[in-house]
Amino acid sequence: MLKPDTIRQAYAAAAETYAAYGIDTEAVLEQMKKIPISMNCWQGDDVTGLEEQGGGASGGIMSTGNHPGKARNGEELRADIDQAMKLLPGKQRLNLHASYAERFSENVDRDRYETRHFRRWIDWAKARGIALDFNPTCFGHPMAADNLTLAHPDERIRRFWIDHCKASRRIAADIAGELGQTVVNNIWVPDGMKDMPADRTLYRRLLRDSLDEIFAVRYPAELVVDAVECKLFGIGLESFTVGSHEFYMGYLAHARADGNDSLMLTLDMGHFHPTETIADKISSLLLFNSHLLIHVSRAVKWDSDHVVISDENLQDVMREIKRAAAFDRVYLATDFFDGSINRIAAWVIGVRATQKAILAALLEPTERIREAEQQGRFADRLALMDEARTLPYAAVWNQYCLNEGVPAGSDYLAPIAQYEKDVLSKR
Ligand code: RNT
Ligand code: ZN
Repeated sequence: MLKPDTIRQAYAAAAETYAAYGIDTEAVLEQMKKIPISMNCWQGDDVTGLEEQGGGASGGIMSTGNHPGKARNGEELRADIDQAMKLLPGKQRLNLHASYAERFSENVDRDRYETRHFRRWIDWAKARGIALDFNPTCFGHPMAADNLTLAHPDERIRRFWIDHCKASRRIAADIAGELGQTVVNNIWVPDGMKDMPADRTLYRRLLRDSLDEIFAVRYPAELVVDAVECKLFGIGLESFTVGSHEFYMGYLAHARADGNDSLMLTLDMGHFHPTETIADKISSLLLFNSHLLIHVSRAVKWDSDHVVISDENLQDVMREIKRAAAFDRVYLATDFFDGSINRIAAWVIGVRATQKAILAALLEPTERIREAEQQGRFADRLALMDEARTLPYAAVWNQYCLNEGVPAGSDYLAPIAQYEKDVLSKR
């Protein structure tokens, strides 16, 4: 256990070091509290969902591993989320998928879901003062068996998914109204093909038309902010993804021309070529869009959705947001699912890693580095950038945890082990 006194002493020394670089650590700690992370509910049960039939991951995404104690119903999942959130500093949001509807044997399918099917989630969120985000679930369902949903040439199937996405937006608006907080509604569809299509245009036209219909109803941006998530490929969908990066960039321009100003792009960190990272894309997108959603994920050799750690990729992303002074324009949502380790630990590791990367970015002496660049002192720029990587941000992080009343360092592992013993092992 890290002793509070040790944390305070280390922080005092770190604050002095940062001050020498012109960084006010107290101001940074204040800023940290205002940057929420939308935590993905689907880490808790390997993307299974709460519908009695169907559910599960499909459409090229996959959770592997069989660690015991996975949540089997809404009550268990919410209890696990509570446990994870107790170990996180700052304020989180919860990101829900439509497949987490609780229908309780009612015979209603996704195209007719209503707000009442999420009543328990809304009440849970209200009681805790937590905001929710939402996602239509266009996978893990018999109607998605062809890996085509909004771009399906069969009008009946396409209609089902259009209606599902419309229902999701209505539900998102209701939730926002009830909780008094904007809901981000993110659409990702798996649509694509394993092998080369003969008519790419057909599917892209269908996706465009489906989206036009879905977004025809305009909700005030205080209630619903819609997002569309691009992707390169999925397992079993290697040759073609309808909703590619170019597709959605084009779609955003098209939507904008149509007066839809609040639609934003989702950049998932695992949705590009293996060596292509998203950090460089942020400044371009923010120049032409008011907002952006980032799915914080970790791809290991493919879009594997490993639990996030504060690695170089993540630090690069956060540094770019910091340098653009854009933490108020970028929504951050975790997107990982690993069933091979304690799932609560997975949440806590991933969200804390995201926050640590944000903190490190906020503590970067950006002004000094920029000054060196503007004066053409490129060696100084490089030296300062490298120095920034090893400045004592862990000491500031531990102080943040102490201030927030959550375990510092890796001290969150003990309560997780206790919960595993008391709760998870009995499932
Ligand atoms: C899939 C996308 C999508 C999903 C979640 C479950 O590749 O990243 O965001 O992971 O919606
Ligand atoms: Zn994603």
